[in-house]
Amino acid sequence: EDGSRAWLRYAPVPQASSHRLPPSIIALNSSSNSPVYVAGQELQKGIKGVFGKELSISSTNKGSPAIVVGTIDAYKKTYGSFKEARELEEDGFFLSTTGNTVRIIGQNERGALYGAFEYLSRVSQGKFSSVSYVSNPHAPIRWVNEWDNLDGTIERGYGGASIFFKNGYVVENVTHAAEYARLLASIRINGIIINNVNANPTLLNDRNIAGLARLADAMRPFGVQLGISLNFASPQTFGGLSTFDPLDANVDAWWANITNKIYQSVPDMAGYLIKANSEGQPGPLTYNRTLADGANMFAKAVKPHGGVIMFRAFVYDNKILYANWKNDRANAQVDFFKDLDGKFDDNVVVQIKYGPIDFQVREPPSPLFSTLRKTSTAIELQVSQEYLGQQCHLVYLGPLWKEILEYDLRADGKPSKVKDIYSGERFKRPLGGSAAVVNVGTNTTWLGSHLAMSNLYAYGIMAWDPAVEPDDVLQDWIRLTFGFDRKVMEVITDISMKSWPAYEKHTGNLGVQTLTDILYTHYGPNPASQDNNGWGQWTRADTFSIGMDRTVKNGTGNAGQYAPEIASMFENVDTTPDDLLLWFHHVPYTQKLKSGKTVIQHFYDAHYEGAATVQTFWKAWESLKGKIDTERFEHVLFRLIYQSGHALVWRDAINQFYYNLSSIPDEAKRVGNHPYRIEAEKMTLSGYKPVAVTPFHTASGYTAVV
Ligand code: BDP
Repeated sequence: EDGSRAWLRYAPVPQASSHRLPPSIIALNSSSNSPVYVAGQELQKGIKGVFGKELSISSTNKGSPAIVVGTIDAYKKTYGSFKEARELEEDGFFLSTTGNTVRIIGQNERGALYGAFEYLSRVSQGKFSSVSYVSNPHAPIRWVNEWDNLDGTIERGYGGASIFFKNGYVVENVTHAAEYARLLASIRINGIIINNVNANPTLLNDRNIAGLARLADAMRPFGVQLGISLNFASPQTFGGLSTFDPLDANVDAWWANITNKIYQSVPDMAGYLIKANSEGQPGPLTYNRTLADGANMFAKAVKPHGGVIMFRAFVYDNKILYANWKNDRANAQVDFFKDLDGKFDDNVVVQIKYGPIDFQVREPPSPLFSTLRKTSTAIELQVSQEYLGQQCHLVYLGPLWKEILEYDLRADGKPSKVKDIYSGERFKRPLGGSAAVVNVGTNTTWLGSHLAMSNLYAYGIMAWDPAVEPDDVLQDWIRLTFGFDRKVMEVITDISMKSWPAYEKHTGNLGVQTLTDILYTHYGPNPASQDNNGWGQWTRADTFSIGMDRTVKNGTGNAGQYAPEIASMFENVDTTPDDLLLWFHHVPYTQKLKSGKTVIQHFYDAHYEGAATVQTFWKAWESLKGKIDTERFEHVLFRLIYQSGHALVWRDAINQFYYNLSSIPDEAKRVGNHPYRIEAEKMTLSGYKPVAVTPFHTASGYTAVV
């Protein structure tokens, strides 16, 4: 088990033999690149694995019981009426296992394929009871973003090299892409942006456009539409024009022309993803044009082809040193976008990271969600654990996402859950949905770690239906990935559900953020790096106090970007939840929390608690020896042992840092006091040598051995 089959293992199910199965499969489309045809093949393969039976496939009704899969139209043509037809929305499906025929009927081809995967997921989990239901998506856009570079590297990717690009070009062999599309279809993802948001314009050369066609052809049978990220300056840097001003007629014509060319190769291209005027990327502001002018230029180019523009709200200037203490990176999105509401073309969707800053372990939802009323939006999540342990740590993100999706932003004093805003429901927008940065690579585990795949699975399932509970989704994934053993289920559920709170505790709590090195790696502890640079989210920690004052009254005003009920809650230190205290307020280390503890003592304790929890993970996992195949068992064990060590590094680095700064001793006398420890550099070293580490607080005695 090398992980490549992920949750689509179709392992034999013990009770399957007593279940009556129709003797054949009818897939109501015989063209081999259609999702319905693929659904037939998938059913055959899955049933063979789960039941050990080889079912024949045909595309016509022979009158005998069967597993029938097809679109509403095809079904009606063959079988006459289908009374649930009107309940199905785009991409939705109907699944019925009552009687001696299984019916899997999609609103479209893609929906039929989703229904087939749903059926297979049920039987793979031993769920054989008769069911009959319709399932529709929460939102039309359910995409993934891959930050792959043309040279084959992946920005913030932790699962090996790119499956899409190598040496400047699209890869020749697209098998991997097709396998990935299959995985995505099984969790109902319908679009993929295949290249880095920090985009390289040479993606638009002829050889690469031909490559895009190859990739799109490979993924189309799975209902996954391809899209690309663009570099705003391409007309100049790649096209040879003297400008990339979005209001220049030549620039417009250049984009229309290249867009037409791409659509000739990829007629169903999903659209473009644009990162503009952020972190050094070019954009319309260079020419004093608005972000809407920029977005609409692309919107017009793709409009005749039915394409969508995902325009990122992640716009901020990392060159601003925020020397003025009122400057706040968290304000940037609303500042940039609030006056543009209603100015975007209908096929533009503003893609908003879940928090105002950047994929941190804890952020309030972005206030932009309740600010834009006449603009379609999508939420951007991150499966790739950029700030969250980079797949070397187990951090199950379902619970984090759930909190954000269910958050009620109270726009106009009315229920306004984030999930209902981006779905288009709350503000009556035609488009919307979600995108997750996934960054799979060529590693057989896809993401670099077997356990990290629960995040990809949960993302897809929650994008389809945010009402699901993260622990239920997790348990489906465990059954599909590791089988039915009760102990396996218990342990993986337990460590996964504890993992996000534990990571928060030992990396940065009370809303102070993941205190990683912010300057590039975003991995180990480096609290000092969070301040005095344009990327940082700022802790404003000094010898007496800590936290970012984001109040309207005394601070950066960020609390005031929320709707009044939420704004007044965050404005007031007493009504701000403890887990966001330091996000919104600057308080003395001695400030009492609702628990009665001081901020600094809470810091110390939480870091110990979080690290102690993580230390239990590998031991719990070890108890599964013999219940999981050796290959996956050892791979996960190695990572969990590493994680338990790294959690200690985190604990001590952060605690020591704030102890040095505040000079307030830990009541429990643990911080800075490790008499039991043997420092590596004090041992007799053979083949190792001591080195000074930066930042110094990441190793006791400032020294590590390498
Ligand atoms: C930051 C990443 C950077 C991305 C950027 C983005 O560190 O690599 O390019 O987000 O989302 O978090 O554009």
